[in-house]
Amino acid sequence: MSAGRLTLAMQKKGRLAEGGFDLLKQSGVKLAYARDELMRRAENLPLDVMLIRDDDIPSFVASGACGCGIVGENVLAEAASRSARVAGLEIVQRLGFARCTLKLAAPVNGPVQNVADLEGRAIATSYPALTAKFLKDRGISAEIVEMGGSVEVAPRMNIADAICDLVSTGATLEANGLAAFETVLESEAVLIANPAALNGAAATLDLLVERFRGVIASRQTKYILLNAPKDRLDEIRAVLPGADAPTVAPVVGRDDVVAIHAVCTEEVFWSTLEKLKAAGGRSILVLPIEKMMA
Ligand code: PRT
Ligand code: ZN
Repeated sequence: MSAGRLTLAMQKKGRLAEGGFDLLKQSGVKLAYARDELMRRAENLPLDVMLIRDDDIPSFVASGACGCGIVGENVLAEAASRSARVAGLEIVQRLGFARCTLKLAAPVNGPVQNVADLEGRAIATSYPALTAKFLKDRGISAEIVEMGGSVEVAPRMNIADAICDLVSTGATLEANGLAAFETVLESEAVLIANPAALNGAAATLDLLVERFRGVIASRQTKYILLNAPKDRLDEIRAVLPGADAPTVAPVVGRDDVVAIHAVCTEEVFWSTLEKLKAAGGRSILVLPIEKMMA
């Protein structure tokens, strides 16, 4: 990597790549076009993005080939339990996308219904180190069958009695007649960094982290506008999610009604709008916030 420029390791293609490219774009990073290139250069920041398989990201950052990287906590934790150098890496920022859960699951109505039932059984997984650690902590002795993918077919093929795999919607488990009975790890995409490998690019990393934080904050923050009866203001304020100090302004020609503007720092659901309406709120608008800086 060149001095003064930050190298960010990112997945080339897949769930993490999608969220990662979105985050960079929303953070104002313009990547020069390069088809099928390993490295993409940012046009407006001293930043290069190295596109590799997600499984290689922890070791690229730990070795210092890249100063930072975007990776799933599941991949990071599995690599950390095999390598002390990876275990020493720092999570600089949680990124809030590619959320999933590493779960133990087994055939519905089969002999394995809980963790204790795993004693003496075989478990198929792409996460052997995390699975082994979980079993050890629970004092269970079981065989681990390592698989590169399609773990969900293992019980049907009599390769294993249970699986330990990532779940997001649960559709894959259901389609394969499996039910989850225990969570091993909650995961989301994280930004990791190797402070010793920044090579004069610490300021660029700080700037990137600051922008990522702004994007994440603005994603879950909404601007709400509504009109409400003056005498039900307290009721309305109690419903507005995470709005500390709403602006209350008069409405021309209406002494009994006020206009409320509020920045909501928690998710605004349809049910929130329904509660606002039930409390007398009218003309309710929810607007996205494009950029934020505290
Ligand atoms: O080529 P490369 O090695 O880079 O890609 P990959 O195939 O390893 O990665 P990819 O893109 O599938 O996943 C990258 C990361 O996304 C994972 O390491 C997780 O951090 C995260 N992620 C989030 C997921 C899921 N959700 C997910 N649902 N990774 C995989 N799955 C799979 C899971 O293994 C199972 O097969 O999706 C299936 C379950 O999904 P549901 O929705 O049916 O429950
Ligand atoms: Zn992978």
